[in-house]
Amino acid sequence: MVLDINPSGAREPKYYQVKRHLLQLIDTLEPGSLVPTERVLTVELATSRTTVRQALSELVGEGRLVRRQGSGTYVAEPKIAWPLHMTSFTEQAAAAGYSASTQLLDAVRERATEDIAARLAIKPAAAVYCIERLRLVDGTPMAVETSYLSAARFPGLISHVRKASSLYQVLADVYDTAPVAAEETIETAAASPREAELLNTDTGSPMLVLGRHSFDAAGEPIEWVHSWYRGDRYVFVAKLSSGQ
Ligand code: 16G
Repeated sequence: MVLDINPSGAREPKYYQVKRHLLQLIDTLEPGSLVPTERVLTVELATSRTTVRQALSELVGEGRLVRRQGSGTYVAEPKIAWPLHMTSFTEQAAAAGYSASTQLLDAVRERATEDIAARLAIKPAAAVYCIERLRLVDGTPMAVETSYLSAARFPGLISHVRKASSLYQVLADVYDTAPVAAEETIETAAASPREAELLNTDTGSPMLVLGRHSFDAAGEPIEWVHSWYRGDRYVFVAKLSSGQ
């Protein structure tokens, strides 16, 4: 039987009609349910395989469906709600009821580019530490995080970070420093092959990139950080209020 997925005759691309139809179907199914194959949908919706594929791909990118190689396409689990606070990843995880861990991917001392130097209020080409870490929540890779901090301000940081899971804990314990304010940005990007491998997703899949520029109580910059999260798995939650 052929289903009419555009009874009102709305002017929209065919793939979008297929997508809308699939979204309605997803809403009726439990996470983990198998959705009909491309071939079945092509016949059922009297459209081309390319059209069905485009609708399915968008829904995979948006985290509504997951593809399992050689098995099929399934309704995705709900996304993980991740609170945004002026705290560390470790503390944010604990506040949301998870346990955080860290894998150090790379830690080098290098010369600051003009942009990084300006962010850290140091001279261009001054020494900075670039620390790249995989952040995990309950053992599952969640984000790839690259942090820049001034080497003059935090001497020996790399050896401390090698032994600890939390950067902010090291800043507090060893350098008596705490970030108390930050500007945070969120933008989209496509996963590089390396990020995709580390985060168990496909190259080119949508990522949410958080940038944090944090400051101490005296207003001095502490760190400049970028964190790459899987865009199909996370939703960021910021609590806003009109109070002072
Ligand atoms: C968060 C911060 C990052 C900070 C880290 C410290 C964002 C985008 N990133 O991931 O700037 O370095 O927490 O966490 O908010 P840690 O103390 O657990 O290492």
